[in-house]
Amino acid sequence: TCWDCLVSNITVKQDFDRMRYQGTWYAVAKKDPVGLFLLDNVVANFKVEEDGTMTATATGRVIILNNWEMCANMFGTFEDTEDPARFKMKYWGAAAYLQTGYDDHWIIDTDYDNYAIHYSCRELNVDGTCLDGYSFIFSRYRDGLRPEDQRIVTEKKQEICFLGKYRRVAHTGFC
Ligand code: ODT
Repeated sequence: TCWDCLVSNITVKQDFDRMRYQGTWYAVAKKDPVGLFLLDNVVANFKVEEDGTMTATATGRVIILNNWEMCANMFGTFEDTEDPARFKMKYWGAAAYLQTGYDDHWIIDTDYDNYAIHYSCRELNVDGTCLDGYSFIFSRYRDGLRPEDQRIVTEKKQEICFLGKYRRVAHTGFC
């Protein structure tokens, strides 16, 4: 493996199976982008529509207008690319004052049943490394990752050059 932090060298899940990825994922850790949005209590739910398109909903605690705390209900549709694990995610909120956007959405690794590592770089440096990106570590279980998945996740965090940049995502029941 080449760990030079070039976004173009980051490897993703081989033969990603969107059918097996469906269902609920609890965010257990997050590396924030500039101007972070989802704070904690982040739960995503993926679905494959009848036409094969992957879609998702997500909820999470956000603070908007500086001090208004609420649960954001978000929606996303995923555009396919030539790589089955690399998508473009178009997203929007249930309310107009929530964030909208169009981000890369890569599944770095997953075993479908326990853990998933998501990655998105929004802006590149001139040298091809990531200037502004974010990443979620997901678990099928609200209480976190199994010890045996931790090792894999740590290695992948290093590979995407975000090791040490994550914070824990709490699930307090707010959303
Ligand atoms: O929280 C941030 O700072 C940036 C992330 C904003 C994107 C939230 C949009 C979610 C749309 C519904 C899709 C759910 C899929 C979630 C999987 C990974 C995180 C985007």
